[in-house]
Parts: sequence; structure tokens; C-alpha cells
Amino acid sequence: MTNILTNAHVSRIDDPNGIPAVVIHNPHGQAKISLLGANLISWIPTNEKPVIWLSEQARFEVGKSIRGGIPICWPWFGAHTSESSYPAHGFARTELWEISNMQTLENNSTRVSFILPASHGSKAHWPHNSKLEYHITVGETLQLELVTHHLDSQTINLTQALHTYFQVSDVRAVTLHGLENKTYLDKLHNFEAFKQKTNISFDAEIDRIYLDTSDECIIEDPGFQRRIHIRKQGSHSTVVWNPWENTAAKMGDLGENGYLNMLCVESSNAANDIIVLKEGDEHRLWVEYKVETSR
Ligand code: TA6
Repeated sequence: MTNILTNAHVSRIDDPNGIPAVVIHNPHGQAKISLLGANLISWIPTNEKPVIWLSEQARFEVGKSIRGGIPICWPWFGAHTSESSYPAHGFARTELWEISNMQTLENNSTRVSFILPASHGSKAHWPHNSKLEYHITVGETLQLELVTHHLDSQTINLTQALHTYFQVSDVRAVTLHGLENKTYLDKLHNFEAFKQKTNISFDAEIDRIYLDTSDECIIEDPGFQRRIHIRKQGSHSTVVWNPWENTAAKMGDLGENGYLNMLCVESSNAANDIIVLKEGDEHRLWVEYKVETSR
């Protein structure tokens, strides 16, 4: 079905489970968003290479997270603080979302909005009345906004992340700028705190939560002759992750050497960056990705 008013059309991906997706084509580029987790699995600006990485072995199955794209970690980041049986990174990324609106904006960008319906799973893991909306704007840049509305009387602690898998030419040739002089918790060393002295290059597994930072990050990729600018609001922590060869092999869905072509830079509220919401409060986590070509 093509919605001629918005340049966007919803089409079912060719997936045995028949999970639908929104496919957007407009003068600025194209994007694809699976309704499984409202996961933006592809963004290709016009005259540019793909910006978002998706594993060749990604599975589209309700109850499981898609390997790649932009999984939404909500309403907790990482392992649940008290219930070890609860799914890592919450349930928003493994449930089917609904489209709530599609529109073409004045500069020919396309904005699609989604809501996460309440479900049995969510009620079991999150006995609160919180409404979650997600707005994606595909234009010269990609803008994402995750909005939590808290509607019941019990104050909640929210952690979350836009767990973005960026496509890179070769992670060994890439440099990440913007986190210099920040303190980070290193998951590979039992979350011990360290100080980042320089920009970040990659030659091994990395899994870090950078604290007290709302700064712009830049992925410098000489192989693709581009820099990806990552701006954010409503987030004071940034997660950097690449599983590298051994962990990737154990995960079983990153594909052959897939780890070499991806880098996760996640705009988050994680670790000590906890969002406390009272009844009637809302929180907006906003990011913007912009590609600057050096060709
Ligand atoms: O964001 C980094 C991280 O928490 C890593 O520790 C790793 O677990 C990654 O997320 C992927 O998690 P997933 O549950 O998608 O396999």
C-alpha cells in the first residue's frame, strides 16, 4: 500500500513470520523500519552508502531482537537490576509496534510515528502505565525521538538507549571522536571506571558506558570517505560496543566477519544516568545522525 500523501508506503517484508515494515522513499534518500521493535533497519541517504548496519543473519521473530538497525532498549538498559530472568535491554525491541502517523514535512522529509501497544509481556515485566511513542524523520539527516509518558502514580526509574549499529567500511580503520577526557565504565572489566584520554580507535572487543556526556560524537571513516555526526538531547551517557571476533562468533547472528563492518554508538540513559519519572512526567530522548562526505 502506498500512501501518496507521504512518499512512504507500508509493505510486508519477505519474512516467513510476515512482520510488516514501513518503507520510505523521498528526495533525501530511503529508509526501512520493521514494526518488530520499530527498528530502523536501513537508512541510505541519496548518493550515499548505507549508514545503518543489519546482520546478514538477522532474524525477524516476535520476542527476539533484530541483530542490527536501531534496537530500542526500554524501559531498562542492559540486564534488569533485580530480575535476572527478565530480557536484557527490556521488551520494546522485541514486540510489535503500531504506526500512529505518517506525514510529509515542508522540506520533503518524511516523518513516521509509532506507538508500543501494551502487551501481556510488557505488563508482566513492567507493571506501570507508561506510554511509549517513537518519531522517525527521514530528511537530509535522520532524526529519532523516543518519548516516554508516565501515567500512573508510582514513580519509576527509567534507563534506555537507541542501540544504533552504524555501518562502517572497516572498524579497524575508524576513529570515534567526542568522548575524550570522559570517564567510562568498562563492562569487560567488571564495570570498573577508567578515563578516556584520546579519541577511540578499534582493535579489540569494546563495551563501555561513557558517563556525564551529552556531547556530539563523530565516526570518522576514511574507507567510506565520510564522517557520521551523532548529536543527542535527553541523554547523558553514550555506549560504545563492538563484540570483535570471539564474542561475535558466540552470538551466532552477526554473520561472517560482520563485526568488522559495524560499530555501535548508543545514545543512552544508562548507569548513573537514570531518568526518574513521577506521574504525568514525560522524557524525550532525541538523536540526529548526519553524514558529511569527504569525497
Ligand atoms: O550495548 C552494548 C551491549 O549491552 C553489550 O554488552 C551487548 O550485550 C550488546 O549490548 C548486545 O546485546 P544483545 O542483547 O542485543 O545481544
